[in-house]
Amino acid sequence: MTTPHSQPPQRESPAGVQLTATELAAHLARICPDHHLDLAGAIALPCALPHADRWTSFLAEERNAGLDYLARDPEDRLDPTRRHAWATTLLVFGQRYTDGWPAGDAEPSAGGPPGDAQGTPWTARVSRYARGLDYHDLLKSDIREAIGALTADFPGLAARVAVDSGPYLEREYAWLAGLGFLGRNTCLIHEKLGSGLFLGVALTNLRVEGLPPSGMPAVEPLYAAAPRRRRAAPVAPVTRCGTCTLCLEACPTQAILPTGGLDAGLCLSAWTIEWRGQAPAGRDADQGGLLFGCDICQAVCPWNQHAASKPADVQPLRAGYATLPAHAELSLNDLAELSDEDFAARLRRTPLWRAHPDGLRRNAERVLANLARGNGDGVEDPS
Ligand code: B12
Ligand code: SF4
Ligand code: SF4
Repeated sequence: MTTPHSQPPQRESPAGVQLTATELAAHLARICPDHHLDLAGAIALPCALPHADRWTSFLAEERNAGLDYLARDPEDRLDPTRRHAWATTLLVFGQRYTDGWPAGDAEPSAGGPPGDAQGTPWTARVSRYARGLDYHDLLKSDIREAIGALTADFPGLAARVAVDSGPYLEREYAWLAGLGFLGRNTCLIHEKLGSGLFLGVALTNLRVEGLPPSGMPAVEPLYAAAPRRRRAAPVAPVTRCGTCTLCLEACPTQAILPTGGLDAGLCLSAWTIEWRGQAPAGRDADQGGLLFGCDICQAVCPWNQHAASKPADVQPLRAGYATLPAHAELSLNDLAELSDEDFAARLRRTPLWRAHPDGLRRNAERVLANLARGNGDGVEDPS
């Protein structure tokens, strides 16, 4: 067992840094907790992706919600070595932003009662991932710091870090690296920590002996803050949804396909975060009381409810993801009238920045209109 005082042997070669999976696991176990990283695994590159067809059909059926960046260089998402021929191992990391969702979560963001414009804090209408600072900044810097610590042990290490920003199918890689299974809601779910996890990757020149062969998922990650609640299986399951269809039934816009996968063009997360224009005609009411993002298909998930009722014995959530105190100064009405200047001053380093001022004002106006019509829960107004 490696301790901070006894480093495993290092072997550096011009072609990369060689080590065994056991050695890498020991280093990650020492480094990850210091950088708020709850899960870590590795995949040897190049690597076949067992669900590549889901990616190609997603694009072919134009289920990408008009997000053009997804359709750019689609082949690169199936093989990172097309762009980075030097890369031999992909490290994959998971970081908690919430410890599950309690059963019957009453927050509008989770599909609970719509509340009212005055009494319900507007942050309860914002997806949990987006109430604090921007995870792109935080997780990327945490991974970079972890890579820095690894580089101190392996001076020849080269790495390129990405969180959302690169052409990587992060959920597929996280599953292959043993971080969890793929849910019907398409989220990567860890049996103990749930799906309230951000994912990030680092392309590296590590050469790791003992990783699973191409296209085979690891049964366990190399590092996990919490062990899974099951006995080690010989093969990692693709999914552990069984016969459950709760997310499919709860989705207010039927964005989850019965055959698996998502039509992002129907997802409230895309409407309220990514889209600059209006919701599809006649569907304003579907947004109900949700202001930014949507947690409904995660809040109903039994794996998340279990994560909330029996939280794992892990370090506290990263402080930066807690709801920002300054948010309490604003109301939903304020947001509907927020000036561009105020938007920039208050929200620049938060996920809400992604919606642009127009998008956030539009979202707030739509929620206010839904509440005024009495259909903040997304139910059609019969009048
Ligand atoms: C575009 C995008 C979106 C789009 C489209 C989402 C989608 N499902 O495709 C929109 C804007 C709708 C969106 C919404 C959300 N997103 Co988003 N999104 C992305 C992004 C940038 C690309 C996703 C992508 O490539 N989609 C294309 C599809 C085909 O790929 P995929 O969903 O990854 O699915 C792959 C596998 O999971 C598998 N698969 C898919 N479905 C199924 C189903 C079954 C049964 C099986 C067996 C396999 C399988 O096949 C696919 C190919 O490998 C990623 C970051 C990244 N670079 O990966 C973040 C990411 C997926 N998003 C994330 C988050 C947090 C969210 C939201 C929860 C935010 C919110 N609260 O509003 C929602 C969740 C909505 C949902 N149910 O997916 C996290 C997910 C973390 C996790 N634990 O899974 C990511 C990884 C960002 C991050 N770095 O942490 N997102
Ligand atoms: S995030 Fe909301 S709208 Fe999107 S698939 Fe999940 S429940 Fe449906
Ligand atoms: S709600 Fe049920 S079907 Fe959906 S992801 Fe969770 S376990 Fe799977």
